[in-house]
Amino acid sequence: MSNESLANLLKEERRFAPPAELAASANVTADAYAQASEDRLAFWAEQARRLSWAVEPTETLDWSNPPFAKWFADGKLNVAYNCVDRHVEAGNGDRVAIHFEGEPGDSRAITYAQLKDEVSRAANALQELGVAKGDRVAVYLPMIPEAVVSMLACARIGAAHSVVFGGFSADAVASRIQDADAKVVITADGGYRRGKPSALKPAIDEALTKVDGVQKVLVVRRTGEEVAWTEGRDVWWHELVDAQSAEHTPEAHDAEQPLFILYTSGTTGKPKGILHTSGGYLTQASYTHHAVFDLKPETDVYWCTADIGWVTGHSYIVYGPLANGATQVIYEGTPDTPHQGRFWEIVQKYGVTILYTAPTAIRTFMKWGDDIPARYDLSSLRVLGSVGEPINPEAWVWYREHIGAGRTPIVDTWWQTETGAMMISPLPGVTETKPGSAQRALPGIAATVVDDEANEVPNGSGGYLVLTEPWPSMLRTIWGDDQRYIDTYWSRFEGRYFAGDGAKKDEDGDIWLLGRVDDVMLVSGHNISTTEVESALVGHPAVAESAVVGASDATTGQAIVAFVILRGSASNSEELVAELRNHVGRTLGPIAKPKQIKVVSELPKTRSGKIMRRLLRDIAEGREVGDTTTLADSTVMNLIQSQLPAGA
Ligand code: 6R9
Repeated sequence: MSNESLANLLKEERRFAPPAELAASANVTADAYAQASEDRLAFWAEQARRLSWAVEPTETLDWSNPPFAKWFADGKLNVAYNCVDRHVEAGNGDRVAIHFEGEPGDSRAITYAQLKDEVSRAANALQELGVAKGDRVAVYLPMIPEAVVSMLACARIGAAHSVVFGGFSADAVASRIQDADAKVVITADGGYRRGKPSALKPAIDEALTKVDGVQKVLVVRRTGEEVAWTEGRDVWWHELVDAQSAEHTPEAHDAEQPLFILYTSGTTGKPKGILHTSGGYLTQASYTHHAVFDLKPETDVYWCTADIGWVTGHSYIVYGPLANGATQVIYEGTPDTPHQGRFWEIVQKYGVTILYTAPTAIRTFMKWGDDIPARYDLSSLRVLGSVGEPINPEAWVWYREHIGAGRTPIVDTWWQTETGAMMISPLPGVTETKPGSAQRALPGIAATVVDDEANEVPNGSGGYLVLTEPWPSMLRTIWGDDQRYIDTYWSRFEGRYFAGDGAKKDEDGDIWLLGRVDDVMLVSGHNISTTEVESALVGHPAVAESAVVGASDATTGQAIVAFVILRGSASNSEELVAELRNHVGRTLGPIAKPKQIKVVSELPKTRSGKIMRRLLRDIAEGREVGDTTTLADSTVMNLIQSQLPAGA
């Protein structure tokens, strides 16, 4: 990546010190970095003691067969016991674990004692259905408490869950069920989305005509809509689970017992089943949730807006927060149902103190207007988190000003399905934050930026993000394909984990993420990151969101094509488009001026909010649009095409 393309984000000079009050009582202070760098393994061994082990581990890391790691291998624990029972045993059974808010406005508070009973019943039910330790269970549910209960019930009996996004098509579900060889599927009649019931079970019924091996389908009744029923295979949750005993003895499993498989949305090729195991995963999910959000379980109300089908839902709705005894909000629906203030209404209703969401959501809120959050009391908020994509400085600053009242620290957390837990992030009581930068590897984590030849780049330069030491919550392999695990992550740079992201280091050595390396454009021999052009566009007051792609071009190799969504107040005109091109030219340099700017009303995104640039590239290059099965809303591509002049 050439340095001229890096200049722009480096110009971001705003700095925000941690609030004094938070710093004074922060869970983690600056010493953690020193302690971890002195003895990384001792540091993680200490963090593992956050958990209750049936057999304490004596060995921290076994790296004798890289890149296949074993963490805490001679220890034994039960993950569900750690997330539920031990809080009840410690006298916190009456603490609310989950404030559930359904999209239609129904709500339910579930205490840790109730969660323990429900997880125990579900574990008994799964065993009655024939699920045993080592089996796989597919979970295809809306954002309802039963999703959390199902995952913990699997963990309790030592079966690995494979959660599939409720938005995925029957084919996508079928291939994932097949690859994981799941024995049981847990689903629901449907869930609520955008103000109406949205069916789920038909996709399972269709998927199961294509794959064998699934013996039972456990069905939660959520919407009450009619469903097709296969006698002998389908079982109602409320009939089977509710009839079970609330007693279930949690067996101690090996630290390396598989906990879950989660398929990454991968833009090409067969989806990769990322395998996570128990002890190391839970250690890092719990530690990072404690350190990065400064969670105080007695007083905080935490809310992560992710879907359970995304890794963020696994680590920061289920495992991290529950291992830490948090009280959290789980919301079923979309942010604009029934109105665009829904999120802020929820923050106000529950007194949310820690909010974790994605840049795509933040940019959407910016587009809807400052006046909407201003109508609600958001004064309970004290830490704000971001995850999923690079956050543009403008969105970061808007988040801090309009949601955090200019007071709350923002933690921009970089990590991946593969890393299992956060890796690079500010610490809210320690770090002087910089809008747009994830900044520094967390204590115990080793990350750097290298060039094509694997040399570490100096401060002020860019290249590829790599992780240089194994970490507790790292993926253990790609399910059923060790060779692909080696090839994908450990072959590009010898002995280092290649994350697939471009990044740069600033003069202080802080890390700025630049997006997936596949999304870097090559224009007349210059490397230009899509993230930087997008950031420049969003920096213009008329632009709410943008997605930039490199389209092949006979003269320049690739040409920059930008798709933009305008803010409510702006209207599309030739003058505006010219003005936006000049704005990018002024901010980044003439080489980065988009050749074309297309004004649209939506962008194609996955359910986790990532822009699918591959589909926009298809449009920009005049091809038929490729596979759209992982889009959150499959109608978006038709909408976009209808908004562009023919042949554009
Ligand atoms: C947790 C999650 C992983 C990819 C990752 C990167 C992007 C995530 C980011 C970020 C910049 C951040 N990403 N967090 N980029 N800053 N704070 O999103 O997992 O769905 O596997 O995606 O997301 O490109 O490589 P996953």
